[in-house]
Amino acid sequence: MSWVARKANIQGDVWPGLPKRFQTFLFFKIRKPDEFKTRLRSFVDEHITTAQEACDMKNQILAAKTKAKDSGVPAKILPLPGVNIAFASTGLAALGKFTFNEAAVKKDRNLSKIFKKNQLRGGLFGKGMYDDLVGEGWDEPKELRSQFKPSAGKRLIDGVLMVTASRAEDLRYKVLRVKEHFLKEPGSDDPDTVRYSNDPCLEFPFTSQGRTRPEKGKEHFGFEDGISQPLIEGLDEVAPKDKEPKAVKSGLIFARHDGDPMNQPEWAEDGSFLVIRDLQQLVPEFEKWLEDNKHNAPFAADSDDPKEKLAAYLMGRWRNGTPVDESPHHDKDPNLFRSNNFDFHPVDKHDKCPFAAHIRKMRPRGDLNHDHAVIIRRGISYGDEVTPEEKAAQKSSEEKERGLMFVCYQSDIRNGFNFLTTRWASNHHFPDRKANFVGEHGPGIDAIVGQRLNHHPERSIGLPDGKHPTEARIGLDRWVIPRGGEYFFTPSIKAMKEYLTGPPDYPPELAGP
Ligand code: N7H
Repeated sequence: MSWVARKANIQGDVWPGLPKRFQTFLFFKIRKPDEFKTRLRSFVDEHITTAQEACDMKNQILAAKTKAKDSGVPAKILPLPGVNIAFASTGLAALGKFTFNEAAVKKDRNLSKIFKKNQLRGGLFGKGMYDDLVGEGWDEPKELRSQFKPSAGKRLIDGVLMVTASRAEDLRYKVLRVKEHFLKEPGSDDPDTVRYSNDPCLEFPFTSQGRTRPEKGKEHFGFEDGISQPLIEGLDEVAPKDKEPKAVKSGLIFARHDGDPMNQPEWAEDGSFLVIRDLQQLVPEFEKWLEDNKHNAPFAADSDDPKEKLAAYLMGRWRNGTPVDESPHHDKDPNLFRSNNFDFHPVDKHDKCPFAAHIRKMRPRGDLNHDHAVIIRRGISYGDEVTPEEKAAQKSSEEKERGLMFVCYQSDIRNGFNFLTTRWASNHHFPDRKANFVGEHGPGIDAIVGQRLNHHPERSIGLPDGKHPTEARIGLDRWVIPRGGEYFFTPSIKAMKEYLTGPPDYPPELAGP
């Protein structure tokens, strides 16, 4: 398929990303599969934003910004609403397009063939996030929001509709239209007099709201986010700068593209696995820890701004985005604020950027021979700003939760999100083979994403101190609390029109868990 055709087939949040200042996540449960399919068919053409449409939106934003710069009149914010949809394994099963009963299905020759041809591969997708991460001991069930926990053994989320916009009022309008599409009574088509059905084809057990912070571009800890994304061969036309990571094969993000070893069914082509994870951030506690520890890290303590340097060490970027690898001593060069032109060389040392800094753990660049675990991130902040009372108490209030709705795409959850979280972020000894330079305890845990199993060492990170091997090490608290989430598959436009809305592959008793 040509790239032009693919852009019309791929959903726009996967690539190039939907422009979003505001986002509603409408988590849904399918009640009447046949009717849902009928409505989904028309929904795809009427509402889903493709990659091509998202590119057009981005071009409009760029044009408005250029015009504003030339004219000196501030650019108007364009509404640009967008909509994407993705399905959990339970949602595909509700449509008869996924089975949890492999053994029973395989007893029937015909169904067994269908299974081989059509079942999405990837055990973690089938399990769902709860079984994967609670089952493996990473997530603490007590900390998860009830909506993300199975109730009486049943998972509550079949899928998610993600609605985005640049202005709150446009988002509200679009969310209403999306809900109406699935909830209205048949024939009740006029938006002014629409009637909601008492027996709709789906329900929305809960919704989550994301919105960018008033300090645009910055997430709640105050770091500039959304700087580095993998460049995708065939889609991203910009050439990487000399030290920037090379473009990756599109098969790391899209099913059945070059570089995807999963051998997914034909219908999955141009789709991508989506992970949504609610990560609560304890902002006043993070600030307090930085304040309390700013003199415990040798090079930070000696710097002009110890607290900011310590924060930069944990992230691998200063709060304004400047990479520590390019500018270890200060964050004052505007040319470096959004730079991505670094590779951590020489990689046998961490004189500049700690081996275990968040961005070094999550994209090790020169520390690896090749990129093999790569994700596209599309998260958005949620929750209120820190209040003066919380600041004074240096403690988050129970009522004022805030965090990141972490969203990422990959062609294989085990090799993407799961690998990054469990094998890299949470592993004190990754990046590998650094013990000679950081001592026997290894680089340390990712201060932002690292999770600790009971038998793991206490949370700590090794830091530069000018010695060889470095000896400086600092104990870390936990400021990011995983509150749950789910694994989804974002199908292509064609898959929704031609396969998912078609007749079921399995009878309900053989599909369902
Ligand atoms: Fe991270 N943050 O805003 O503080 N992340 N992240 N992340 N993250 C990055 O380069 C953050 C999380 C990655 O290419 C930056 O765009 C926060 C998870 C990857 O150099 C900042 C949370 C996972 C990169 C943050 C969080 C990742 C990255 C630098 C949770 C994967 C790109 C800005 C609350 C499982 C690395 C930028 C590269 C960068 C923040 C979570 C992965 C500032 C607050 C769960 C791959």
